[in-house]
Amino acid sequence: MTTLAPIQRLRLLRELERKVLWLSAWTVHHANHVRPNRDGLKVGGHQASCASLATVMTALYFSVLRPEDRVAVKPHASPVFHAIQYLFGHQTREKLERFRGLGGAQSYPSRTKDVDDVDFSTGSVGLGVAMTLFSSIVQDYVRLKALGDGKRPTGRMVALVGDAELDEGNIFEALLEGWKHDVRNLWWVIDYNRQSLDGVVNDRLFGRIGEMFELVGWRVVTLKYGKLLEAAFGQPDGEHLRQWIDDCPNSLYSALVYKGGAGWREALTRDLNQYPGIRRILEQHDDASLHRLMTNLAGHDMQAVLDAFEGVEGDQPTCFIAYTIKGQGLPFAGHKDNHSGLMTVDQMAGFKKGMGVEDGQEWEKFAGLSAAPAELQAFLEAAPFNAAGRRRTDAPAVALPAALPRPGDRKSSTQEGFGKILNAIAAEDSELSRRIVTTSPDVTVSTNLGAWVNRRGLWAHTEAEDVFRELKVVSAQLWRKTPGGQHVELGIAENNLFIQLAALGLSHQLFGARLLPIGTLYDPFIARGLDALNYACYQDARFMVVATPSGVTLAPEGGAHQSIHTPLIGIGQPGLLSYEPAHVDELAVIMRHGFEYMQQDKGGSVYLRLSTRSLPQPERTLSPQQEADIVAGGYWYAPPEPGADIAIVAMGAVTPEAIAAHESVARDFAGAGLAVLTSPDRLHADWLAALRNRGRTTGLIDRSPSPVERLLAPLSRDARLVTVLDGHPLALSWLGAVRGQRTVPLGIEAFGQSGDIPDLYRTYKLDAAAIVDAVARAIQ
Ligand SMILES: Cc1ncc(C[n+]2csc(CCOP(=O)(O)OP(=O)(O)O)c2C)c(N)n1
Ligand SMILES: [Mg+2]
Repeated sequence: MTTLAPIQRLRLLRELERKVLWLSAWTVHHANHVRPNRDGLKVGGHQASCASLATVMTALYFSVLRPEDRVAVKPHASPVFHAIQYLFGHQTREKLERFRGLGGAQSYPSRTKDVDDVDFSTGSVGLGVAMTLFSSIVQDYVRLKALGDGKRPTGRMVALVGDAELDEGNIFEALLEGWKHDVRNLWWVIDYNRQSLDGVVNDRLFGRIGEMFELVGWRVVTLKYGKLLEAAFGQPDGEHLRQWIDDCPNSLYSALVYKGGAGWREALTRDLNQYPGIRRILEQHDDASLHRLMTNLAGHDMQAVLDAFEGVEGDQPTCFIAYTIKGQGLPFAGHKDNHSGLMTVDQMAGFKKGMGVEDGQEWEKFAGLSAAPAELQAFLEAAPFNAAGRRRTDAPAVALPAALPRPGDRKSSTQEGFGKILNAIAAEDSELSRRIVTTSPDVTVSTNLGAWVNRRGLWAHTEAEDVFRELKVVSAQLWRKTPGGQHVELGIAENNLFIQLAALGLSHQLFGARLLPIGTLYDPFIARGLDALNYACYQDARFMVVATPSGVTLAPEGGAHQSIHTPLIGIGQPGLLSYEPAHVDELAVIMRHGFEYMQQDKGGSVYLRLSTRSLPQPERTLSPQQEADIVAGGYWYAPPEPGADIAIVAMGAVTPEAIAAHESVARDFAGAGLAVLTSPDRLHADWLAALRNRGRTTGLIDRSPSPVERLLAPLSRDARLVTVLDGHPLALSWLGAVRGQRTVPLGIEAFGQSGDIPDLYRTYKLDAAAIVDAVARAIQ
């Protein structure tokens, strides 16, 4: 690789900055004004938000970033990202032409839908930012244990952050967690354009932002004034100009940016005319150059940006506050309403002319630039960012044993069984036990991860003994921290849990090391981190969420802790396969399947909804067919006689009530069946897939029944179903649609409350009497 003289590099980067600005604006314009519109919907895009990051992203991608770095791009700067990848040759013109259209470049960078090597998906503001922090923890986790190939240098996890994004609380939750874990190699570049979606951001907030970062051990680098303004400040009375800008409220500055040279002149004359030096500056500049001077913020000054990035050394997390202008270089720069604003056709024509782009040359990579194409091409090809080829890594799957250990207790809850299965795995020296990593938001002990953590230890950069143990204070928990530890203990922020799981669950693709992450939390608090969970699944991260306890079965803890609609989340969430086993042998089968599914190309993440209710365990050895049925979503606990007219279908902790009800019903209806479902999610998805297959008008039509159809097949055509779970009844009521059978669904629709199980099951109609009663209603 030839090294360019700094001045040459600066010249080429400035040229490319123009091109990036142009291409991002044109991509959005093309989608809205050139491409035919079939439905009358505004296509949208964010030309102003792109413009404010054009300089920073040009500097980063074409010069500063290295192959091992990973970047989360502010969602609405997606066109800038795609433009850069287009210049690199990683993105096609066709996909840019189809920006925001089917098969085109995505509105917001997407790991799964874009083809140009997106490191982290973004879209829901704040989450991508935190993702870089938790990825940095994963990078260290993998490095300190030498789980990767050992050849990968340590990269910087970079987030390009909108200033209003900092209103999202999850960012601060992450910051505290990062501080606790001594997070390293993290760069957050704040695009401080002082604007959000609706308007101008609050001045008071930003006065404190730098201090907040410093408080948690970050270095703060402020890129405030560009080289032109710095030079002006050095002139006589220049200090007054600096003071004036420093004191200028965000809204006034933005408005003046929009008004341009005449506006600046009027304001400066009004406020600073008494200083001869200022009068001279005003005389020396015409309106256009005065505007250029007054908007010469460091975030748009290529040299200042390079100096800032290249001036930091070491791995201390660093926050760059880059002063920028929303819409810099575009007609609506600074206007408070520009967030979703699009250039009009006339404005675009003027902008295009200014960029030196001829009609028909809009997609030409170097049109309108003064540097020679060959020189620019050579510069792009030499960019360190691409030195190692494709960014996405892969890692072989972890070999699994034929079966996981099955605790043989006569009575057990699924939560207890989970703890015992993990404890038994922890006792083994196996590939599986090495690759599992657990994490929990301060509910490690109460979700039964304690035994696993006792054996495998907490993870930390440096060793720390358990003080209680050293002082010989008796405790069941050994809380020893080492770089070899396999549990990442988090504070009580469920957003952090899910983003940590997202990062751990992408380790094979980000850092070349396969991990099998397991996160535990209380089932109701999935809702607290739901957007982060969705975000993790959207990126196709692979992990196992174990949510326990769940439902009103949690009894005395009361309504605030009793989850109701989580089974519907399990069914509705793409990328997440959910199970709710009743028995521990089922759980062992499901966990093994989960570890396998988490590693399959077409697999996904897994959600286990468990309970603290201790149930009698069936004395049985599961046959291969029973195991397959458990994985497929359900089986007959008491098979119906062929043609039976009644079946009870139960899931999870209420299974004993269903068993009791079934015994009573079977006295009147010989041959009535009792099915135990483990996954309405799996059954429902496979049923719909089978229906879709049959609907095809061409090609092979697959008529083989889906698992739920097979399950229900022994019943008579108009058999009645009673379904019951400790959760929203909708999770199972759809079963009636499979064969058009009348169904009475039982479950929880209202908030729970404190009580014991008999009282609550009676109150919420989950007890055996309620099930028998439902059967009576079903046959009416
Ligand atoms: C969680 C979430 N809420 C709301 C939005 C809608 N939204 C998109 S961008 C934006 C404002 C962003 O302002 P800022 O971060 O300062 O970015 P800028 O465009 O100014 O660079 C909002 C509210 C979103 N994408 N995600
Ligand atoms: Mg902003």
